[in-house]
Amino acid sequence: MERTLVLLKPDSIQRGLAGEVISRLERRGLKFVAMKLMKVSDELANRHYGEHAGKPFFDGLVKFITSSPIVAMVVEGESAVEVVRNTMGTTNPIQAGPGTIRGDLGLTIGMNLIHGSDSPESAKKEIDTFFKPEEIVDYTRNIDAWIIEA
Ligand code: DAT
Ligand code: MG
Repeated sequence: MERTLVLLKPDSIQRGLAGEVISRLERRGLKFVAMKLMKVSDELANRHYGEHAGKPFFDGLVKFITSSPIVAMVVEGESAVEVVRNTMGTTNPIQAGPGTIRGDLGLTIGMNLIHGSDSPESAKKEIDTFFKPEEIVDYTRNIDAWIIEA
């Protein structure tokens, strides 16, 4: 089953929207296999957002993600990367469709509530960046028989 990294960014936590965002992912049928509240260090922020180094918004992005705690999680499910990205909505909340997390809850690109890995390859790297293998929990959910077709 595919796994992806999800971060509830500082604005989600400060606005009290963590439960709302988590609930939307849960209701979609996705399964959490790891979750923690943490502060992101400068070093971790630089590693996680390395692909954006040098872009005009990079310094602001690092400042934002390190400004206040986040919730990091590993989410599992069929096509989890794509499903999470679609549930999040596009990067800029102004363009994000209604019904998406960013489209319903966000207004500015710099505070768009949630991160989700953009490919299975980056998901693997990003999960390794944020979690030790022993922090990821394997378990079965009986309800999956009503979510995933055999
Ligand atoms: P996404 O988070 O949808 O994967 P991304 O990887 O292109 O988007 O960018 C990472 C984050 O950087 C994004 O969530 C918000 C910020 N960002 C991207 N483009 C930006 C821009 N043009 N101005 C300000 N912030 C931007
Ligand atoms: Mg991205």
